Amino acid sequence: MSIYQDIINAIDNATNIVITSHKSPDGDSIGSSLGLYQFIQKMNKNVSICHPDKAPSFFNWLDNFNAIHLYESAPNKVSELITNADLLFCLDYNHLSRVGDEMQVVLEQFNGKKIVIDHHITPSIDAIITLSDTSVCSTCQLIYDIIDYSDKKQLLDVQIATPLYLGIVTDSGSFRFPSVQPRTHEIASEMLKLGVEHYKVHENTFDTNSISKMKLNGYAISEKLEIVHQNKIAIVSLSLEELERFNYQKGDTEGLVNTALSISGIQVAVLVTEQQEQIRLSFRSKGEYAVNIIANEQFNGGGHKYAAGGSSNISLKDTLDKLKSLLPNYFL
Ligand SMILES: [Mn+2]
Repeated sequence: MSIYQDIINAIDNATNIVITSHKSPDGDSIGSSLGLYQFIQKMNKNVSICHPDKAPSFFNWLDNFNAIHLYESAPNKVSELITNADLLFCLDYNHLSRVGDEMQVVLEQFNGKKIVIDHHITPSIDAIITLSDTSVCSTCQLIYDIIDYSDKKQLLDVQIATPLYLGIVTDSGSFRFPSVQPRTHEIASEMLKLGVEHYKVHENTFDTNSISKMKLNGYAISEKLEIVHQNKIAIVSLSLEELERFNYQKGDTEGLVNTALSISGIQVAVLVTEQQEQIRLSFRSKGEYAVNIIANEQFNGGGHKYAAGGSSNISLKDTLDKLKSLLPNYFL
């Protein structure tokens, strides 16, 4: 029997199912959670989604977006749902720490069965089934495979396919990254046949910028962009004061690192933002360099070869100095 059918059977045999994903939700974590949730509902099983924190509002057009329980606003409810579950899905993350310190404690105390579905390197979560494939563009593609290669394929419909399509689009840079496979386009084709309105997914997700976000992004590129290391690396940094000056809302710097990466000749782009409690770093690469190694070894983070994130507990200036001094070690 296939791993896909094993996952379906585990769902069939469970009573209370909880779907979790990582902190700071992106299109893939939200899409895989909602796609799997709607599929499990169509299997007539009891299922809920518990996320550490809220997704950016540009995802709020998705069906059941408001059905997601958030640990940051309802910790007791999330703890209760997880405690009462007998099957827990870990979607789009490889270490329990990715849900944040507080929710991690709840997951560590969970005694039931876990299933991991992910595309990040070296999954460390103790699970009955781990479907981890770093060669696929998104967790959403793996969720589609599970349904497609199982005996429940007939349940696939536009409601399940739409959030999965979203996750494929966002994690593949709109079918642009090297991780896109022929299979990715086959799945997209099947999704359009099911009735997914790809233009609406794109418009709802990407054409929703606020004026203050556009001004913040314009300022960041105009005033805060540094080109370093033989003109191969672009660094954009924003202090808390600068973010507040532009009325920063969660998600407003989304895409900024890709804008910096889009400059001709730039191989790696790094966005460094000062937050209330720490400095966040977001790395992107066009392909020659792997960015997850520096994120993992120097900035308490990780990710993929082409996209990684990390954090730092020293000041913004010290973080930038550290980053620049390390560039020759990681990007020859
Ligand atoms: Mn992902």
